[in-house]
Amino acid sequence: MAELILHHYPESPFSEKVRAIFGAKRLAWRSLQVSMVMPRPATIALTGGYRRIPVLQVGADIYCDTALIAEYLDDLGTGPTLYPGGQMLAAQTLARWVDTELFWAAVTLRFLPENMGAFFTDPATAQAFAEDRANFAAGAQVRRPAADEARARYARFLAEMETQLGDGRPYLFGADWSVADFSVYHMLWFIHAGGGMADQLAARSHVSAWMERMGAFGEHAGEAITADDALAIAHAAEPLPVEQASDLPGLAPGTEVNVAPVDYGVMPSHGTLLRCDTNSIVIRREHALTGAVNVHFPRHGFGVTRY
Ligand SMILES: N[C@@H](CCC(=O)N[C@@H](CS)C(=O)NCC(=O)O)C(=O)O
Repeated sequence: MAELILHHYPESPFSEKVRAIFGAKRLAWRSLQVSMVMPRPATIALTGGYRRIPVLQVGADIYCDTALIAEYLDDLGTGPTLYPGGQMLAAQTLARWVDTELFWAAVTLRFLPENMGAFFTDPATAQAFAEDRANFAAGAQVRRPAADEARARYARFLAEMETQLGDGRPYLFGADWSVADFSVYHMLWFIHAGGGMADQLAARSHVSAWMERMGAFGEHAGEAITADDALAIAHAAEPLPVEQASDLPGLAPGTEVNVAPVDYGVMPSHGTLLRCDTNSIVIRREHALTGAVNVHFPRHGFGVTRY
């Protein structure tokens, strides 16, 4: 198998989710550090437009969105599955809620002046970030809660989590981790990275111990790789074969399509539809910098339209 190359940046919470899965599953990975703001020419050449971070590159196959990346990684490495049979529905549903509803509360909380810590090194970086994220937000269909609502949502969640872990279980649903542990972990990691809300964790011993256990997974570093080397790897590789099929009325395999998130960061990727089923969407792209690549998206949370 080709190397696992994560396109990410240190401050990105969704990237921390994948970094922690690498650690938990003891997977060696290559770290392609991208800028916190656009442009990201190599990553965009590979995805064809999708700009959310992180993105996982494996040879000439590109996996977008951590929900799909987690599924891809689950079959690799060591340790229990992220999708334990008896808890599949609960784990996936909690992960999706955390990655959307709790995420927007987390964004509000992380950028409260008293919780920002050293997120921005200087005013120019802060200004560039604000301008970039205003572009990113164009066309978004999400609601970011105000501070009081975000605080209450988070406090209630932490209280429920403390109760759930109160019987001494090491992970949210019992003896083994699930994908929900990694979603909750990266969200708490993000909220608490600034240090201004440390008392909320300190007051909850079970959550704190769990957080320490999960945080250890995130310390499994990847070996740095340059953007040029990642592009050369894509160029030299062939995308994995895909059985062509589509469940989209009027959009057969071979149709030129746009694929985009339905909620935010809605910049589409353009390519030729190879497959669309209830699990994922795959398009084929060609680019001078990358050669032929297949770009994979989860079906949940993404839309396909004729180009
Ligand atoms: N549902 C996506 C969410 C990804 C996401 O929102 N990523 C943030 C960074 S953590 C992002 O792309 N922000 C804008 C940017 O970095 O350009 C996933 O699971 O990958």
